[in-house]
Amino acid sequence: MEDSTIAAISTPPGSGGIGVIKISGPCAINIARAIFRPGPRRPPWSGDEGENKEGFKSRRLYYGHIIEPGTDRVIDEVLFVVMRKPFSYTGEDVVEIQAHAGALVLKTILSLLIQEGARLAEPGEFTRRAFLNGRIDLTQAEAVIDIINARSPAAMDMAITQIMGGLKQAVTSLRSALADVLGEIEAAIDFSDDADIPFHPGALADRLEQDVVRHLQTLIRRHEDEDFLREGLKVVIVGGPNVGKSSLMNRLINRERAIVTEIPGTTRDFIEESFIMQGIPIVVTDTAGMHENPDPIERIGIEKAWEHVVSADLILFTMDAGRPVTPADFALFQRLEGKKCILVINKMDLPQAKKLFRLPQKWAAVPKVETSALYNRGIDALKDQMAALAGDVAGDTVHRIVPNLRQKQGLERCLASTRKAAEGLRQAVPLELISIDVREAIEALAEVTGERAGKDVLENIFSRFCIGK
Ligand SMILES: Nc1nc2c(ncn2[C@@H]2O[C@H](COP(=O)(O)OP(=O)(O)OP(=O)(O)O)[C@@H](O)[C@H]2O)c(=O)[nH]1
Ligand SMILES: [Mg+2]
Repeated sequence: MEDSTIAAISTPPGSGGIGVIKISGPCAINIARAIFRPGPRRPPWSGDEGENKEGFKSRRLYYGHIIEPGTDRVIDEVLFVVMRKPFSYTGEDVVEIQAHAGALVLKTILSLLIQEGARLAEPGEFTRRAFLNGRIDLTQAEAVIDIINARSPAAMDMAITQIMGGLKQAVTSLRSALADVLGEIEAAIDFSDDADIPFHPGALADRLEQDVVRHLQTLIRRHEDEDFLREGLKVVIVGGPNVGKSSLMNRLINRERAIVTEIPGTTRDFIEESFIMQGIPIVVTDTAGMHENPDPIERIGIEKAWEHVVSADLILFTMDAGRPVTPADFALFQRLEGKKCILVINKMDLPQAKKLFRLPQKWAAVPKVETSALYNRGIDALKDQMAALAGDVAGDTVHRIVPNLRQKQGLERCLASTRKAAEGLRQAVPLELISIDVREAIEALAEVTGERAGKDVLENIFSRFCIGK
């Protein structure tokens, strides 16, 4: 347990209905009580309504005023709630003050609390304490960020499943399966001379594969298929100059965001926008047209476009149906290998559409959509195709466990060690060595839940929180 008491404004800056100040730590109740005057009824510590002599009843809302100790100046009219340990977010004594949401009012209350002995909370410190006090594991702490950042119902479902311990439970049961196997291996090592104790390495290897490897693979695949729901599917529009990339971007986000002109080379820098499409959060990027003789500014734009392509989940490779495929298009297509891609054949409204345009035979396997960004045609078909390629999210995403990148990497380490152990069992590797692999597999899981996560890992996670969470 921490011995300091921390305080922060937990609601976002700006004016609103109410603003919440949160205090957590061993002196939370005393510090908050020093600036709170309940009323107009008798104070809670007077023994009213069955409260104990020590003061506030846990999780009951009290009405009253914040006053400046010493001067008795009334700062605000508030609601006040105490959550005694361990039944609070942090697992410590917590007080929440619901005040009016003016910036000055909240800051004044906060500074009174600091005067009384609290210190300002660091970003994520409440959640960090919840983690350190064993209220939640690391996967649940990470899910707190996910739920705050969730931009689609699917992302929200995913986050709440994880906050409620979905991944934690999955990892715990994998761990106990591994621990069982380790127990048997250790027993076999200890009693290796005892012929009466049967030991079947093949059966144990089967069990590792059945109970551990299979589940790990499913979880890892979930990350690959659905992690984009967290940050949004990264869609990048690329193609030659003037093919209608910016027009397409504007159609997708349904507003005239990017500049469109008939002059090739209009877009020089990239333009990024977010929107929700069929429940999927999308981050779409429009880029500079790629061609072979760019001027110095275009060249920088094209380099930036490539950076986006590298990290993209999906490419919309846009072409002009009114003219033949160019050598630059061929070069571009080649560099897109291994990327999920949709060929967008735009300007289908032109009278010369598809007269000279021929799609190379080799590209036939890539999904294609014909559009007219100018007349807003084919855009719905394009969105359907994008959704289809986004992954298996159209289905039931409720209660779905989707590990994030850090968690997936831990699961992969666990998978590698488990596989090594299973192989070792089949190939009669000395049991002492196999037990090391199984232990490593267990440790990898302990990193996922945070029991063994390094300081830098924790630092990295909690620094992504806002102050007051
Ligand atoms: N006929 C027709 N014209 C289009 C279509 N889409 C875009 N255009 C026109 O093509 C020209 C270029 O459009 P942009 O959207 O700026 O093309 P871009 O690919 O972003 O061009 P750069 O940024 O210069 O690489 C503009 O005059 C558009 O109005 C279409 O579907 N049909
Ligand atoms: Mg453009």
